[in-house]
Formats: sequence, C-alpha cells, structure tokens
Amino acid sequence: MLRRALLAAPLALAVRPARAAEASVTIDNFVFTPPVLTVAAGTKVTWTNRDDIPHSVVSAAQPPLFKAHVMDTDETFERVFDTKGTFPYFCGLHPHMQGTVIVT
Ligand SMILES: [Cu+2]
Repeated sequence: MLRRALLAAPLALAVRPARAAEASVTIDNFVFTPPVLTVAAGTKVTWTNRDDIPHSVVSAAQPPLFKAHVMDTDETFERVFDTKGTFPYFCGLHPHMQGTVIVT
C-alpha cells in the first residue's frame, strides 16, 4: 500500500486541484492586512471587515476592475484573481487605506 501511494504522488501533483486556492485580507483598525498579498492566478481572495465601522474595497485601476459593496462589521467581499499582474486597491470610504494584490 505504501509503495502504491508513493507511485501515485507525482501524478497527484500534475493534476490541477478542483478547488482553487484561497487567500484572505483582514481589515482592522483602518489597515488592510497583509497590505501586499501575493497569490497564484486563480486564487480567490476574501476581505473581511473586523472593524466596528464600515469599509469597502475598490480597485485603483481606471476604470476600476472591482468594487465591493460597503462592508459592515464581519462582512466579506470575494474576488477571484485570474489574471497575472499588480492590482492596487483602496477603501472607498477612507482612501488613505490602501492595499495591493500581486498575482503571479
Ligand atoms: Cu475604510
């Protein structure tokens, strides 16, 4: 059985996972954490507002590539990043709050 498992391992690595990778950004005390998130293409990124005031997530691109609704406490926003590149964003309510997603 062990021998069979070892033989199967390289094959498993070659198969694309059915479920895409996931990553998360927390909003707390007016800060996106981590401020720079690096993920592989196809990753779903989830922002969660842990502050007791509303925040949002707005792409800094022109025109914006994504724009979250205003998130109250513990609300989330999700986006799958399929395209490689650097994607800066900010909070639509507090533009000094800034973050970046880097897709490799
Ligand atoms: Cu904000």
